[in-house]
Amino acid sequence: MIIPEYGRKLDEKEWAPCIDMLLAGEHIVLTTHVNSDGDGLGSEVALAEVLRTLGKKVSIINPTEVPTNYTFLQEIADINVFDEQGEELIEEISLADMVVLLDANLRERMGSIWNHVSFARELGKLEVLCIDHHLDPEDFADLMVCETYASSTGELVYDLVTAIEACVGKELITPGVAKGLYVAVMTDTGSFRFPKTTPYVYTLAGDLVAKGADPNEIYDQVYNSLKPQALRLLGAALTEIRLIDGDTVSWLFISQKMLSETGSKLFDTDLVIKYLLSVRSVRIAVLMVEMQDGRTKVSLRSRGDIFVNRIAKKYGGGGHKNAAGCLLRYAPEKATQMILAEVRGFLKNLEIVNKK
Ligand SMILES: [Mn+2]
Repeated sequence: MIIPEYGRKLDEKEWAPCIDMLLAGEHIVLTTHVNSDGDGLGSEVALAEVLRTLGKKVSIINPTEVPTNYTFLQEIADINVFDEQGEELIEEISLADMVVLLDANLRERMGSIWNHVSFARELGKLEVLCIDHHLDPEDFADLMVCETYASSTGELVYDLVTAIEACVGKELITPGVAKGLYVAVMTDTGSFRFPKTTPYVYTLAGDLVAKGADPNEIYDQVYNSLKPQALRLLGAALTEIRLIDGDTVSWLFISQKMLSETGSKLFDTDLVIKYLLSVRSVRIAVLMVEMQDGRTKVSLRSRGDIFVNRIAKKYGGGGHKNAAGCLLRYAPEKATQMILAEVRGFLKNLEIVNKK
């Protein structure tokens, strides 16, 4: 098994510019990508609690709502959802002196929040810090810590927080911080089994458990909080999964009709994707979901050295080697045809390259 940059870790010196920036900030807004996940949300609440301990005024403002299985994180810090009509949060952004984007490295991943951040920035005093672990970062922040060796943004935030602890001489990992970071690392490593689950990840997870994260309780909160409608969606979706090309490609299309008939929401579709890779011969899995505005959300998963982020990038998206996505402005039928042709072509090319 080859793990890229296996065992790498930023040291205190490398974290210094980031720490200086955070310590200088007084009013800090934290945010994450649209359709937030455990990594973004867990990292946010953990960093919020750390910054509050350091005497900062902190608010979390996200572009989209918190999935129900993560609402328990609100016990650690309030998570606000941005609404273009809500004066309060717009004002909050304009008054901040720093915005920290977690778990994303593209401006557009902030949704409409970016417009307001960009406006406040032009007025002069707002700085943007980005902490992330995805491939292909866009150069837009004042400081960008984008390290793809990391299993999760939570791993980076853990390292950042321990570096701040060393810097200020104060323990900062409270049970709330430990819980948030454990959620982040657990979810982004697929419960400690994805390729970037290095020995170090287990070490830091152990430290978080020692400092108050309860693995049993957290797993139960995150993975056993399904609404009945999500289970209905799973049932309907499983019967629609198709396997093609000698069972090397699996794909599924979820329509708005399927969502409304089962009463489920967009984020419930996350549940389905692992089944697309559950057949061992599958090399690339494609999940397409029809959005309310008629566009098609494409999620790609792969096994081994198949860089599906390259496919996603071609259509304006991005992500990781084995998990990536993009949004197509085409209606389902055309989107399905296009992506499946792309995926088949991609695999065929790989075979040709491997044979050479
Ligand atoms: Mn992540």
